[in-house]
Amino acid sequence: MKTQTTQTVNILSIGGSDTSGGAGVQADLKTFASLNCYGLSVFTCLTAQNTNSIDAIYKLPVDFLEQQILCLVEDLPIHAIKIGVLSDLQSILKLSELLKYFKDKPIVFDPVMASSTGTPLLEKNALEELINSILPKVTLLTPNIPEAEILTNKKIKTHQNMEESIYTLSKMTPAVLIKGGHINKHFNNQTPKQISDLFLEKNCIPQWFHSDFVNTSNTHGTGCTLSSAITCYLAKGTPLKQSVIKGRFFLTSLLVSNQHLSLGKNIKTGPTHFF
Ligand code: PXL
Repeated sequence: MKTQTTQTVNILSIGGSDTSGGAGVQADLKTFASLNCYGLSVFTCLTAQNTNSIDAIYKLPVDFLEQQILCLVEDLPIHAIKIGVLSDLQSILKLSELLKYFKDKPIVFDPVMASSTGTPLLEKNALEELINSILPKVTLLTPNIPEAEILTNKKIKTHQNMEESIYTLSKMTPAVLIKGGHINKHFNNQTPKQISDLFLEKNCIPQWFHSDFVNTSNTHGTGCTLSSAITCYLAKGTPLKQSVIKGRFFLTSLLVSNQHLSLGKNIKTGPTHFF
C-alpha cells in the first residue's frame, strides 16, 4: 500500500514574543494556523507585557538568532517569511546576512518601531541600517503611518501625504502597503467611516484599498495579523496585490467577529482573537 504524505505550507515568523498573545510572533502563529499554514518561529526579543503595558524587553543575543534560523534552514523547506520586531543594530546586521537563505521566497516586513501602548521596540541608532540592509531584500513593506513618517522623515497628515510617502518608500523597497488607520487621529480625533490603506508595487501607480471602520478597542496586534495573513497568501502562490486584498479582508472579518471581546484588566487596546 502506498503511504500518503501531506504537504504543508511552512511559514517562518521572525520577531518578538508578546506574553499577552495579541501581537508579535504569537499573533503571527495564530494567523498562520487560521489560514492553514504551518508556523515556525524565531525570536529576536521577549517582552513581558499584558493588555495594558509592556513592563520589560529582553533582547536575545544575535548568535542565538543565527542558531535558531540555521537549525530550521537545515531541516525544513520554508515557503515564506514574515519579519516583525528586529529591536537593535546587531540583529539587523545578522538578519540581513541570513536572508541569503531565503532569496527567492516571499518576505513580508512589518517594520515595528513601537508597541500600540507607545513603548519603543526598535533602537534609534538602528534605523539607517534597517533602511539600507533589510528594506531592499523584502517583497513587501507594511508600515503604519507613524512608521512611514519615521522611515521617510516626513509627517503624514493627509491622504495626499500618504501618496508622497509611498513614492519615497518605493525607492527603498520593492512594494509597500501603508496602513492608514492612524490618519484620523492625526486629523481631527473623529471616528472614521472607513480605513484607507495605500499600496504600491513596482512599475505601477499607487492604489487605494478601503474597508469599513470596525468600532472596537481590540486592535492590539492588527498590524502583525495583517502582514502575516498577506504572507500566507503569498506562500500559497497568490499574486502580491491579491494577497494584500485577501489579507485585509481576513483582518476586517476578524475585527468584526471580536468586536465585543473583553480580555484583561484596565484594557487600553485589547487583542485580536482567532477562531
Ligand atoms: O504590534 C506590534 C508588536 C509586534 N511585536 C511585538 C509587540 C508588538 C506590540 O506590542 O509587542 C513583540
